[in-house]
Amino acid sequence: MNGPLTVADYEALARDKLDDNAWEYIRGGAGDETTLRENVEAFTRWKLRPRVLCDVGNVDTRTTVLGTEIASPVLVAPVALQKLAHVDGEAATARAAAAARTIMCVSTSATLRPAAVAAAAADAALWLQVYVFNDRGVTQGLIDEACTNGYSALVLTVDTPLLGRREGAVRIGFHIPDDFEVAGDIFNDLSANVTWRDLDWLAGHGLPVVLKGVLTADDARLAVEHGAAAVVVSNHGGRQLDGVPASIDALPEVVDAVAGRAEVLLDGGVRRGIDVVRSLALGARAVLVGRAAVWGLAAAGEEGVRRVLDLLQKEVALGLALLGCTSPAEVTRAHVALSPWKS
Ligand code: FNR
Ligand code: LAC
Repeated sequence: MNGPLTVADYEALARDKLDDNAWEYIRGGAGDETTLRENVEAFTRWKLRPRVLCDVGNVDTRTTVLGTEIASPVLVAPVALQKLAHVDGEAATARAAAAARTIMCVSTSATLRPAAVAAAAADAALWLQVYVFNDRGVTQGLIDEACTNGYSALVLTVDTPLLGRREGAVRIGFHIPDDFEVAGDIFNDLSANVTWRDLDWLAGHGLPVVLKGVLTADDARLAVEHGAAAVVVSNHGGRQLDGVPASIDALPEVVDAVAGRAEVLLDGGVRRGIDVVRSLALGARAVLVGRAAVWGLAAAGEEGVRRVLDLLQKEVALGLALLGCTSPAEVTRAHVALSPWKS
C-alpha cells in the first residue's frame, strides 16, 4: 500500500503542502533546537521490557483523563494558528478529535473563537488552553466563552512568560496572515508577571485546572499544593527554553513528586504508539500530540487529523499487546528501562 502509514509519512505530506511561512512556524524550535531533537531521540533510549504468554486476545486502549473517557491515551495538544495548516483550521481538528473520541485542547491563539470551535463539533470534548495577556480582559473573555460553551478544563501554559525565540521563523520573516483573527498578541503582549497566585483566579471559574509546562519535582509539588487537577510534563515541543531535558526524561521526576495526587500527562516528541506506551510505563496517564496532529491537518484537513489519531490508536493497541498488556492500566514501570537494560 502506498498511502501514508505513519506520522512521519504525514510530516512529509505536510512539508509538500505548506508554504515556508507555515512550515517553519510549525516545525521550528528555540535556539539550537537541541531540546526539539532530544524530545524525539530520548524516547529511543527507553527500552521496552515485554512479558510473554499474557493472553492479549482482547486489548482495550480506552482510558479516562480527568473523568472523561477517551478511546486511547492520546489527546490533541493546543497548537496556535491552525488555519496556517489548513483553511478549516481548528474546526477540522475538533471534528477529528470528536470522531476519534478524544479531547482537543483549543489554543488561546486559535484562528477560531472558543464558541466557534464548539459549534463546529458539537460532540467534541474540549479544553481551553490559557495564555495570560497583559490585557487580562482578552484572557477573561476567552475563559468566559469556554465556560458557557461546554469546555471541561482550563489548561494554563506556564513555560511562556515570554515567547521563545525560534530563529528559523525569524530568518524567513514569519508573519501571521492579515486575515487571521487571533485573540491577543503572543509575540508582544504575553504577561511575564504570572505567578502561582494566578492559579486561584483560574480555579475560581469552577473548571479543573491543568498546568502545562512543568519539568521539575519542585514545580510539580507546588502545582499539586495549588490545586492543579493535572500537570503536563512539557517543554512546549522544544519551542521555549532550549537546553531543557526531553519530556520523557523529565517524566519520572514529576511522577514521583506528584505521587498520585494529580494526573500526569506528557507531550513532546510523540511520533509512535510505542512512545505513548513508554510514557504510560513511566507514569503518564496519557500524552498529547502537537505536530503529529497538525501534520495530519495540513495533509488532509479533518480526515488527515482523524487518520493520524487512528493510526496512533492502532499502534498503541499493537504495542500494548506485544508488551503483554491488555489495557493502559496494566503498563507499569517494570515495562521500561534505560538502555542498556538494568533491572
Ligand atoms: C505549539 N504549542 C502550544 N502550546 C500552548 O500551550 N499553546 C499554543 O498556542 C501552542 N502553539 C503551538 C504551535 C505550534 C505550531 C506547535 C508545534 C506547538 C506546544 C504544544 O501544545 C505541545 O506542547 C508541543 O507541540 C508538543 O510537542 P510535539 O508533539 O509537537 O512534538
Ligand atoms: C507557540 C505558541 C503560540 O509555540 O505557543 O508558537
